Amino acid sequence: YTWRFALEEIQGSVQDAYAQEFKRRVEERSQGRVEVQVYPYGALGTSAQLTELVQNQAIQFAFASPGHLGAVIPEVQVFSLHFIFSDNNAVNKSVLANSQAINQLLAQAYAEKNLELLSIVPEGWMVWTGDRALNTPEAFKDFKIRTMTSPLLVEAYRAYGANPTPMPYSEVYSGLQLKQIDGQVNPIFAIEEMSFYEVQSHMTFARQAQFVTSLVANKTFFDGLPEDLQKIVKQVRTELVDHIYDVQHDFNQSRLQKIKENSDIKMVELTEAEREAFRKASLDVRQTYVEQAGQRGQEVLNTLLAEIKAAETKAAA
Ligand code: 6CS
Repeated sequence: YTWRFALEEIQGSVQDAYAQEFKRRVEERSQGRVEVQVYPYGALGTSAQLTELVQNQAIQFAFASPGHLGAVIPEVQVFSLHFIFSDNNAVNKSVLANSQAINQLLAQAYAEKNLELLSIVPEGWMVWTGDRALNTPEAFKDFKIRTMTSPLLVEAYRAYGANPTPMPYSEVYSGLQLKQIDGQVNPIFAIEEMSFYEVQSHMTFARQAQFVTSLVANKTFFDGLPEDLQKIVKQVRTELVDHIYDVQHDFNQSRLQKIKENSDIKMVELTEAEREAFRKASLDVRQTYVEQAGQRGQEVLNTLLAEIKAAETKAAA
């Protein structure tokens, strides 16, 4: 078998680290029956196009970030809501790996689009970059922020008074350089490897959201696999939960150092009071999410919030 696995990120990224380890383990355990070919971002198309390629079975595996996939599966936009996750990232990791909201409700929504949801993978806190500090919702007034292409993200930033502009990842650097946009939002490792920090003056840390992606396979392909190969894939994706969590943690830390060494970009850390102002301003967007994602979306949101709360209580005990 040859399995094609497409990334929404370039070589050296968190998704690349995942795919390389996936390839290594799957090839080893299948004892030569499977070869995994990894296609970094740029080789095959935008995130939206990669999802289509998986749906058509032109490729077998891809990452599909909710920030883009929400245009196809509205329920998945729950991850685009702000101030949903715990401040304790270990809590988030365990919720994402064990969640009923994800494993049942969301997996069903994926299945209806002929996608097998294999894993939800956190890649670190989303950080705002811009031509200004963004420590109050007022600072967002008329700020042209690039977002991923899920419709809810536009609403998430309109709630702060911003002027959101959805576009593919590949266009962000030139958009910033040509000042078609004033800023963007991504985890630190991405801000470094895509060189966004070179054309921005401020990074603002609000811990408003985690960057989360999903690993998907074509469902017809996956259901048709011999049982032992299916089992290998499921084993590997379970093993990689801890591995990739450590990788993203390392990448985000080490690349923050790199950004500091290579630029004089200003770092703005929000106070709890400043975060609270954003949290309040973000709450109405949950209603918009339910309008877009319907009954099942409501259920996903309620279940996920309850799961995060329960995991926080457990962690505090
Ligand atoms: O901003 C984006 O569009 C992309 N950001 C990351 C970190 N991964 C994939 C996603 O498409």
